[in-house]
Amino acid sequence: MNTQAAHRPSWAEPYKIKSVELIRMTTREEREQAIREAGYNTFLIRSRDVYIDLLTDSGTSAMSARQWAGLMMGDEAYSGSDNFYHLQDAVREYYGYKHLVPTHQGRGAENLLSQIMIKEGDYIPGNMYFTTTRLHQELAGGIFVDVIIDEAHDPASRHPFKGNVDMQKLDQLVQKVGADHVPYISLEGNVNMAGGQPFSMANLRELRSYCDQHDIPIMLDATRTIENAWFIREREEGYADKTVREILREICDLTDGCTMSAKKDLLVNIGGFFACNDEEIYRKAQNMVVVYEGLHTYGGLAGRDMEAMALGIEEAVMEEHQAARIGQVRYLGDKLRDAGVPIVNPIGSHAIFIDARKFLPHVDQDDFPAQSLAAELYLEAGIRTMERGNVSAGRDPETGKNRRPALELVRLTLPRRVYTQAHMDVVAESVEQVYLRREQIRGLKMIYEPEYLRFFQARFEPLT
Ligand code: P61
Repeated sequence: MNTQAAHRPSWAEPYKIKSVELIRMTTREEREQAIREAGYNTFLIRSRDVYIDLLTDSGTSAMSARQWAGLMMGDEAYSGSDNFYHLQDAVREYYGYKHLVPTHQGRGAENLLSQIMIKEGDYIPGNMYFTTTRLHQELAGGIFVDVIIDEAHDPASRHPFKGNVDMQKLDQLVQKVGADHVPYISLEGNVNMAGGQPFSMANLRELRSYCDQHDIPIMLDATRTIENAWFIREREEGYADKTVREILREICDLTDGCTMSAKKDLLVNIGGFFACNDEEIYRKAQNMVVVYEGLHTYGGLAGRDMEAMALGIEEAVMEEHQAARIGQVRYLGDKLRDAGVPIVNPIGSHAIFIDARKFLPHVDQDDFPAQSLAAELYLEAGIRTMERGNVSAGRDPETGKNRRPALELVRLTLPRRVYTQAHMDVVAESVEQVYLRREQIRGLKMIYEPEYLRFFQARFEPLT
């Protein structure tokens, strides 16, 4: 740990600002028009109409001067770009996987993994679903089964490792369908839909030994696994003196491969990869990537993007970076909690999740309380957030009904290295204002519903 940072009670950014992007403040009338035109879906608002954009931490982080300089080192050869080899070296060194196939972003890697490993009728256990991950599993003929611990579905539970796999749930599935029908277990670091909650190393070790007995590979969703490593260091016995870098490596060494959306942990605006140790799976991924993404040494990316990613890995494992990253998220979370706003506990690494069920108990889940609250936060102050509830969960393919998930949340996601503490104060004040008038907030009716990942493009109208 950086000694200066370690002995300070408060956190601060390990960088100074060289260049800024101006943002626009709008009037209430302008926002009313913008949200109406967006069909009350924050994904459909133009970003010029947003003041503080907490829609996502995906591809929205600020790159460092050295990453920008790295862009100029792009080797834009069609094949065998130098930047591919730099990235491959970095993935081998920090993540430890032998083989690398770049992809344009995370879902490109999920497509490769799902198509290669899943057969029609297979079951894929996972520590909670992620929207794109589950869709790719289903498109490959698989059925996702949630095996996360029950505490993950309870916003009030303070379990320190809500991302843990429930070994009993996993074993029940394997006993029922047979290990032959479980091509791999999908393990996500800092589980996004649960509120950015980590798994513990002890849980991963137990999972490894179970999977060894049953010959089931563990495929990691490494998107926010460096942030997961931070929590292991902070909360798990025996890890206080290890570095984030060492813990990351220990996690990866206990798994067989990964999909990665580099747009999060790795501080880039675009990029992803699939990585693994198995030669045969690698060959298949290398072959398939040319169908969907591009040649196996660029996978839909420019050379410069791979360079920025390689440099991003080095910056993402820096202790002082993670201290500031997680410190800022906590700063906002503590403020909201102090104001009595119901949020998911413990506070995760990438976002604060407001419990919309508790915030709007008078709105039925099929009237989309979280979607409605996200629209209200935009109206209040031009703050853009994301629904993570009944709209995101979609319909059950068997019953055709809304899934009505236990978690009905609004996500306030913090891009890395982008906003200041003063922005966080504005966000907290605005949420508090909406909380004070919560009883006047009504639900929404869905008037357009796309077939896949409906939350991105669905349109709504206010209920009268
Ligand atoms: C996000 F509303 N996340 O959190 P790609 N795994 C994990 C992710 O968080 C993830 C991907 C795979 C996004 C972007 C996004 O329902 C949504 O690079 C743990 O986005 O393809 C992405 O990586 C996919 C937002 C994705 C969504 C899907 O904001």
